[in-house]
Amino acid sequence: MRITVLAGGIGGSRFLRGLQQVVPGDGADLPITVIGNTGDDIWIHGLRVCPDLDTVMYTLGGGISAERGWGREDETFTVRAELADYGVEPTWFGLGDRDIATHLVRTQALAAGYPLTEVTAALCERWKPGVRLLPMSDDRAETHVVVDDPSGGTAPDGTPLRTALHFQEWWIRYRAELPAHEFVLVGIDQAQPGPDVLSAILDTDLVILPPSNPVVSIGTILQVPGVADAVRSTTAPVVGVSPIIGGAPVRGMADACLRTIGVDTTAAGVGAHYGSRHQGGLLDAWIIDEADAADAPLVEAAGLRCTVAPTLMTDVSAAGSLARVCLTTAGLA
Ligand code: FO1
Repeated sequence: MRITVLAGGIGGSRFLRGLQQVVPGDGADLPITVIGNTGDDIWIHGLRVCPDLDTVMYTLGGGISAERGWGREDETFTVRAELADYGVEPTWFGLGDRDIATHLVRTQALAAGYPLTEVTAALCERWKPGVRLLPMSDDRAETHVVVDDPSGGTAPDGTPLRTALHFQEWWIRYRAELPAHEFVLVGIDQAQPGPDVLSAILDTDLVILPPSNPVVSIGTILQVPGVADAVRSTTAPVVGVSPIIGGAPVRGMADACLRTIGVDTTAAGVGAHYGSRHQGGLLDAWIIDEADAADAPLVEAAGLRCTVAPTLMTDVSAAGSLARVCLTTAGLA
């Protein structure tokens, strides 16, 4: 059985740990392909950092910081402190000493001309995440967030000036508390899907949209030219998992992102946003939490088969149960 998962960072990685319980690879054959979000990627002190790719790689490879959900366990931030003492910006980004080794290897390989897909595969030779991890694109496409100027600048008529922040600055430095007027994926018009991305969606037994951020993680991957059309046209069933439980995101700031694009922060709202494949959308089925069971008729009215099940991934076993629900919903278990 082959399964393709479009994944962001922390939520997607937690889901994948559960899916691996249900569909274990045997080392040589990797049944799970992950299409990873690279819209969060950023140049920091001359190093190329790929947060969502690294979160999947570290989480499934056993190196993730369980406390933070990102970056390495047993991490120190000595280099970060030294850079701050030199007065070098940005100081708001948590650049870990162990994590720097990953960025150094990646940056050198990219500088030598290797595409991100090959560089990611090389990094995974160390971490052995047990999945095929494909960047959504080898081309640079970064999420920027349009906000009112944080320094309060105004135009002559008194209206606030607007500025675009890199997603990481909005997310980390400002905790997504600056109202986002718009998300702009800079460079996406010139970007191509990674070499195996479309075939991983078209030639598989199941496509899953896990409970990652539907705007800046899954939504970003779907903006890569050809990806959304591949999801609409694949012969495989497409099953999504609501990232909203009881009208709120489990973690992160998906509600701030959904507000920006005018989507209700509800299980039904996000399901309708992805849409039914019978009506030109992306999904065959939408899995929502028991806390949102009242939304089921709305989900069905949007043309989606609706499964109500526990979706809170409190541990690997809970994530495994959720993954199993995805397979049964798709008729594969
Ligand atoms: N998230 C934070 O909230 N604070 C940080 O300082 C931070 C640093 C960081 C460094 C490397 C990395 O791979 C991820 C990091 N993250 C940090 C998480 C990151 O901002 C998010 O995981 C994604 O970009 C959103 O999914």
